[in-house]
Amino acid sequence: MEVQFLIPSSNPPGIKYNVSTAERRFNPRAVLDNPSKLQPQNLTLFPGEETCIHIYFHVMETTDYARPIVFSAQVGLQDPDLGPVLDDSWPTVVSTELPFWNGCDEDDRCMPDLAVQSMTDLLTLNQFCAQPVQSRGVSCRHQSEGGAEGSLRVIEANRRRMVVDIQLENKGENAYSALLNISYTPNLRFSSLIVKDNSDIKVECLIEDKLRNEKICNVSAPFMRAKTQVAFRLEFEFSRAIFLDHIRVILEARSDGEEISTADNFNDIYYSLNYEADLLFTRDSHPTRYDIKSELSLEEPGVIGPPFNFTFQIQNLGYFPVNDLQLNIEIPETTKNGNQLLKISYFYIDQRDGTHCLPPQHVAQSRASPEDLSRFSRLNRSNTLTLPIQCTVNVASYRDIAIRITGALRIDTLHALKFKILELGTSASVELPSSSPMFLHEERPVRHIILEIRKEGDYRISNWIIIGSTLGGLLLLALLILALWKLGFFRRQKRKEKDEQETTGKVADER
Ligand SMILES: [Ca+2]
Repeated sequence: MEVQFLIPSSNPPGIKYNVSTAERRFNPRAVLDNPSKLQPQNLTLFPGEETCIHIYFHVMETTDYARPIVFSAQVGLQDPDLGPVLDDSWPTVVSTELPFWNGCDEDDRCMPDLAVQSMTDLLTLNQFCAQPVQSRGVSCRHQSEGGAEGSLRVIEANRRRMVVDIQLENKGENAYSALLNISYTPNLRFSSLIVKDNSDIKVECLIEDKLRNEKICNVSAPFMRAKTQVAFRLEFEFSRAIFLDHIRVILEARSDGEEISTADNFNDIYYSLNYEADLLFTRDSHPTRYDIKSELSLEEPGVIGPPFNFTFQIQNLGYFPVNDLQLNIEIPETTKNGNQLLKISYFYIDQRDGTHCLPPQHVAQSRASPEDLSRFSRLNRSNTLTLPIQCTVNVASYRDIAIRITGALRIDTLHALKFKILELGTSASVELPSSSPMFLHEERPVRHIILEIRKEGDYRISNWIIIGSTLGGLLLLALLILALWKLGFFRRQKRKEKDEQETTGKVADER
């Protein structure tokens, strides 16, 4: 910078001046090489002579290229009370601006052209079903019928996160204050942003209000250079608290410049989601076998019959809640002829997270009339009147729900029925409605509880058979031994032994 002084007067005045940059900021963009020049300097000017002073400075690395750096020089008399005075009409402050070149040809306006491309790592149904374990699942069997999968994506049972790979390119001129605005559905939580390929372009996201599902990220501040590109990866975590049947991520790139084309500045990622449920459906029963006496009079008086305890348990091993699971239990309560086989005394389900049931409605009237069931090995829904229990079950992630049913067998009925061994089969099944965003690996898993009932009286008959068979076997063995003896089997054996003894005797004599 050069500051010139010129004075037309005849008497040399003593003047003072100082030079400054008008930078009111913590990190000034221009710094004078000799900071003492910032203090007022004295100077004597001689008429008709030009005095030039060079002031050197450096421009620092900055984020603000938009506004020019302003320098100003201020002059005044060293001693205004003595000697000549300055003409009032002369300026005492002179300013000059140093603008930055915006790098965009010769004009002031830059014409950037930002473009965003993105891709997620969520699987299409085809990709999901191509995995060897899943290919047997029910959703994959239906897949061939479905066809168009479009915006549908499958969330595997073990998935917690989703990544979006983004390519941001500036196809035009320098893009000043380039930003990427990221907004997303509340079932996603922003986890990280990582720039790939050791790019020197920085992408920095501002800390936003956590309640707003939005991030604003500066791209290569202060400007993204012409014809450059950057690839980076966004990572989102799925929220456990907010469960939605879709995700949406909107990406928007913009800058201070006027875009050549804005169509490619947006990416609207929208997918409807199909979640793979991870359920463990188990059952337990105690006891599992009953022996009843041969006569009703031998049973313990005053009790309905031996008790039973059924437990069905549904565990959600997955990260997401499973809602609207339809649980259907069928207990074989009454025979076709109206004989009540069992009586339920207690039914319990954990009624949390909105789980509810239609409890068992007992309607059967026991008749305890003679009935021949010997042709059935198992009684179940196909050959009895069952007592249905229907529940809508919601299981939060990593939680379980248990259904307990207790009661007693009707001992009077069992004595009236004709059978040797009878199996009572209770079944429980779960399935998800077709409208559910979740699917089970097996469409309708069923669990059975079998109670085996044996009549003691029938054993007595089978014991006689065992004794008879044993006696028959022994008789057969005796006859066989007699036949062998008659045929001389044992005598030949004796003669052989005798011969052997004679031979050894001879050998001993020869010695
Ligand atoms: Ca564009």
